[in-house]
Amino acid sequence: MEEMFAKPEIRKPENIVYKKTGLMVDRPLSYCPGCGHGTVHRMLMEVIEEMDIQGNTIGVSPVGCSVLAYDFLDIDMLGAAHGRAPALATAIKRLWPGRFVFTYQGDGDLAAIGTAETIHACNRGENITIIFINNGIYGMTGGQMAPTTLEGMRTATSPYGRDIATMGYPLKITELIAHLPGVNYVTRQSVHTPVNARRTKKAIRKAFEIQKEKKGVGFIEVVSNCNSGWKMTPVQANKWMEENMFPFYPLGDIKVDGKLVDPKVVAEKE
Ligand SMILES: Cc1ncc(C[n+]2csc(CCOP(=O)(O)OP(=O)(O)O)c2C)c(N)n1
Ligand code: SF4
Ligand SMILES: [Mg+2]
Repeated sequence: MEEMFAKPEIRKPENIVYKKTGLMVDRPLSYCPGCGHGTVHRMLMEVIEEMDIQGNTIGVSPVGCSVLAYDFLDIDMLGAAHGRAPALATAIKRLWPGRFVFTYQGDGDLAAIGTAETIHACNRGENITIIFINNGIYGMTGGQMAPTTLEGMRTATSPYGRDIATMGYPLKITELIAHLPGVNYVTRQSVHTPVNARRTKKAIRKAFEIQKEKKGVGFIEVVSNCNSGWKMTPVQANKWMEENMFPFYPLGDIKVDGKLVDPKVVAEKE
């Protein structure tokens, strides 16, 4: 196999079918092997490169494992205090309405400490894109329970599994946000297979197009893994995600062009 790739004719530029976007800084990622964060970064930067908007885009990184996103993405970035990314993005967009502005946030950041900022930015219908990485856990700080943690799921702070009676229900913040009139587009995707990664990329592109047309918030949830926090190998984590996360957080569009895809389906999902 190694010999085959070493053949000079394979390495000819005309034989290259896929290569890393130049907008990903050539630096090792800080993420655990198999983590979805790196793949989402890449899909995002491919969209920005294809739209040729790298000089006209400002990202807001969160507090969480992706706090260092500004080290990996070769565009203008600002770091927000924990959960405050949608408020900071609001300010940036209002100061520079011609720029593409996005937030990149984990579930602890967006659906716990930043719930108010998220809901109010969405309710105001800010022309921003929100990329929400839901791995059902606080990855960065050692795997504590998040609002998105599934019922029965074991975490550092729910070692016997999330108990609804004492810890409440897992929060489907994406479905909640979809009901706000300021929100134009809501979808839930994943990046654990090439086809899913491509769908996520398409969704990010759509959200940026919506922003260009000043139609309100574009919101993309990416259901992702946290193999370290879940105490699994990357392969086990992806399988566990398919079997446990996807039934509760089903993939697909939830709101398109300001309309719930099928209100009945959304209500059932909730
Ligand atoms: C005000 C404040 N509260 C709490 C923390 C600790 N903290 C840092 S990251 C984090 C959770 C991040 O989890 P999530 O947003 O789900 O991102 P992930 O690491 O899973 O991608 C917490 C609670 C902090 N840094 N600042
Ligand atoms: S702790 Fe979890 S979310 Fe953070 S980099 Fe590792 S796998 Fe990814
Ligand atoms: Mg998380």
